[in-house]
Amino acid sequence: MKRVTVTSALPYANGPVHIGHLAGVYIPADIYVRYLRMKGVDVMFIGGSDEHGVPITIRARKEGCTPQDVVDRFHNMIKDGFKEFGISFDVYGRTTSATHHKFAADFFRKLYDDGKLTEESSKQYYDEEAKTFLADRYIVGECPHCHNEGAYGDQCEKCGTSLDPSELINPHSTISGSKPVLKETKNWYLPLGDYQEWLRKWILEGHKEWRSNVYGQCKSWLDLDLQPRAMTRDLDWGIPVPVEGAEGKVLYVWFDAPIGYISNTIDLCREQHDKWGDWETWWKDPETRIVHFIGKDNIVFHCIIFPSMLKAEGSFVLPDNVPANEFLNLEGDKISTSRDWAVWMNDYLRDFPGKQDVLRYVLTANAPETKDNDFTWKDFQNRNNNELVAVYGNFVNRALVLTQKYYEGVVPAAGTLTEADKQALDDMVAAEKEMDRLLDTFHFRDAQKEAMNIARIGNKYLADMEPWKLVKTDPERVKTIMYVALQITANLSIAMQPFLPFSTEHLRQMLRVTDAWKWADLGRTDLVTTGHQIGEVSLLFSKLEDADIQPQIDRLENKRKALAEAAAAEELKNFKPQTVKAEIQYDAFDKIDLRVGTVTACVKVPKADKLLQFTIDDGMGSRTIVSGIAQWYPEPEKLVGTQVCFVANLAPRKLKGIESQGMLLSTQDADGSICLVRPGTNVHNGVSIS
Ligand code: B3M
Ligand code: ZN
Repeated sequence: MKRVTVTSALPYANGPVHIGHLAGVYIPADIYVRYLRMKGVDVMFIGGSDEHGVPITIRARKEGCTPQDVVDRFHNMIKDGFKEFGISFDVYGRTTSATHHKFAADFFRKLYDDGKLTEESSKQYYDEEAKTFLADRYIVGECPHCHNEGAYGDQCEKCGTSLDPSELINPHSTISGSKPVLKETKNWYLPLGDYQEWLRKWILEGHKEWRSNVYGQCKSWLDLDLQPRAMTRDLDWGIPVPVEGAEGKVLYVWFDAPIGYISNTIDLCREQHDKWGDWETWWKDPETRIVHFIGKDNIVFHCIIFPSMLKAEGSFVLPDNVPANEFLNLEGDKISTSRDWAVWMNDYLRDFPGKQDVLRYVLTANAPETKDNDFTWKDFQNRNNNELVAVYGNFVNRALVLTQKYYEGVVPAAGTLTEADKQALDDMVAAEKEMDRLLDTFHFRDAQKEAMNIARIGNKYLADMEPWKLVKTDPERVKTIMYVALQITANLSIAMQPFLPFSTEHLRQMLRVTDAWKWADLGRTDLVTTGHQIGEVSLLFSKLEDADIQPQIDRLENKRKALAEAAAAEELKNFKPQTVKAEIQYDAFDKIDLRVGTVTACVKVPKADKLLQFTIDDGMGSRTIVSGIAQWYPEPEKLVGTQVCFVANLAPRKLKGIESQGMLLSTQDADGSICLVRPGTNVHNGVSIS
């Protein structure tokens, strides 16, 4: 392989980037690219904005601006944020660029001219008032499964079911509110079935090394018959379809977006031709390896559809690997842009200035490589304090501070290495070898763990050698110890670089080394040589106090409450009575003995959050009833003296060791809230209800 083309999914420029994007795509891609660069591999790292697609037009309509305004705003915000966060793209383009419009249109035209596309008519929803076809997201109606009235044409966000717009009950257009009609329209399709056999061979037989989540998703697609997929849409935002008779149609966003990787390469090669050469070498030379970093929701597009497009075109190299990640959750809940349940990159940069590496570290340590994972602020704080500060930072600081103290910052000469010295250095080299293997196979989480292990090895070495004690009795030996510790420190500045570029830079400044060490220098025990003067020492990382993260936790707690209240209000608004149960005869009802009684005592059941224990005067004596309504009566003593209704002849049963002699009658509203049923006026204890 002569070179590697690395792409990272082009985020939609209709909202900011959050930690899920960073952990899933951009940080792993950046680690990989930095690693390859340090190895001296020719690599191009491509990013950019995906500026077409319906979510952008919806946002523009909501905000009363043009789609171009929306993408201009978010493109720049995301681009600047990535830069500040240290995502080291070689190019960050946009799919509204002239280069891209032309290149994507030409690509489509070639497929069209070569007869690779089929023309098909279908019936699509049309808004007669707004005079426009409606993309799925512009149609809202009642979900046929859960009866949520706000379901979209492609998905009900309440029950999660994928829908076809034709399944919605009472569909209406979100543009005009009118009822859409089905209207015949013509579009161009890529017959994916034509590529099925080839895809099976290429992926299922040829790429068994792909991550199991990626391979598995491809297999489940390829086990079914692939259907033709429309490559054009009836929309006005996008790249016009370059074919006669296609007025009012644009290229499907998933047709043009991945081509954006290539267009961005074209722009970069044009601007810096001396450095990058011809764009074709990055996409067409069989000696080029292409790697796509994406999230799991993009797998089908990068593994099935885009490769089929490239195959149809005929002159491109296919991706060699598609390391897709699973999802990251936030404090136990799914990250959601529309619900604002996220930690946004730009907010983080504002709230934690200079702490890019901390988030990079935590997101990699927790990377959702094989399964969904959870981000919590507590874990963020703990990993910073217990790993970055206490292990890596502590070791480096000890090594450098002692060098300053004992030798005024001049690297001492080593004597003969002892077994312990050699062991520490051997352990370090073993960790580094393991890192190579892990990085080459996209196991970034474990690779970072190995880098951290080097710091642990160093920490243990200094703790075992105790140079601070030995310095009084055997200063010659201490010189060797410090020499070894400094070599481990210098190795760390190489091993950590792909993961933590900012603190590595800081460490290099403290070591006062300017020459760029390469990955191949790892394992060297003469990185800083005897007599070399190191620079001023300051802490690599600083402790995060509870107060530093509390505002973040508070914000999310408030958000969680607001979301729960909004959801409850929505439930109440949409309340529909349950269907009435099957008919019964009077004697069935008559068997149930319902009575009124007065609460004489009411307490929480210990070790059972939900349960209240009622003592009730039922006119005949006293009975105990246990009821699971504690959440709704936080001050149970206030119930004493009030009357309640209960089933008096229900067979008793034990709850948490207490015998419950009956059941209280209550209502449960659409939001889940429970309320005891009471007689409208005070009556004698023990009267029957009928
Ligand atoms: N914009 C979807 C996404 O952000 C899409 C990726 C395009 S990659 C060519 O999930
Ligand atoms: Zn539903």
